[in-house]
Amino acid sequence: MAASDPPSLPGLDASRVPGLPPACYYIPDFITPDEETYLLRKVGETPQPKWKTVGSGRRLSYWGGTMSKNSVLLPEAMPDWLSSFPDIVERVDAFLDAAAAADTDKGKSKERVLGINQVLVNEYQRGQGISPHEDGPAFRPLVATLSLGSPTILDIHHYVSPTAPSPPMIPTEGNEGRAIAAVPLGHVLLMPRSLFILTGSLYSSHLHGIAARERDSFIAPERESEVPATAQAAEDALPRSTNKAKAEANVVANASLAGLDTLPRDAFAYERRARTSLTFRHANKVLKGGAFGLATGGLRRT
Ligand SMILES: O=C(O)CCC(=O)C(=O)O
Repeated sequence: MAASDPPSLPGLDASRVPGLPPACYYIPDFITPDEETYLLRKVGETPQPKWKTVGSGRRLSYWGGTMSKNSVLLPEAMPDWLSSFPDIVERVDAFLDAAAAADTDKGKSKERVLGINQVLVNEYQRGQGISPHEDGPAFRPLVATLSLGSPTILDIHHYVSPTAPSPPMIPTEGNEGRAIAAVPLGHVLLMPRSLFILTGSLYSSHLHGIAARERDSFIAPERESEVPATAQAAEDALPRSTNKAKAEANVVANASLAGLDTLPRDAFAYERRARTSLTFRHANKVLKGGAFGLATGGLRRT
């Protein structure tokens, strides 16, 4: 598999989020509540200098190394709380390998599907989000994100074609000036302890973000087969109702995977709390020999 090829994950067919471009997958309860508590405690013990504050105050920290200006990973050892107990890095890698191994050709490959070499921790206080962005070509086109703490709603955005009649747009920065449609293409509910996997065209030609707000309301699609393909279709699909919550609710494409299809079709709302996410990824270029390699300029492509 070339670094730029999206992997096929036939073992995850049943976890694929319907109604969105290919492909994203939602796995509820990937870790236990005890593991969640432990990981949150370890993130909370992160030394102050390791945090970087961005945007509206969201904090992030990198484990496994940081990226140079030239998009090369300057590797560092993963801490024990990610590599030994719980062995979450290995578990995510093994889970993805098993999902790909259902495809017999890929099953013969020794190469790991993701081969995690960096973990990005994002810590959101209530009301904080992350603007729509792509993770970019420096990484293998598959990322897996573990959610801890609060539920949240991740929005999938798309670029607007320069020839399209001008819909509302989000001002862009760092996306080569390409216009982003202000109305998301879809929404995914990320519950605590879930694993969310983003790959394919959702990785390479769409954006994802989390709106900065203090509460979310959401609703399941009427039927899974009716997951709307566009945000406008999602709005049209909502029943005409005087119920304000229902009218403002985000239609979450993974409702059934999140176990919500058994609930009455009504709008749900929750107050966000602090949320931490761990994004597992693979930087394509790694500096050979760590700090020594930095001095000697060695590069390894994995
Ligand atoms: O917090 C999340 O679930 C998303 C994080 C993310 O998109 C990123 O760090 O690139």
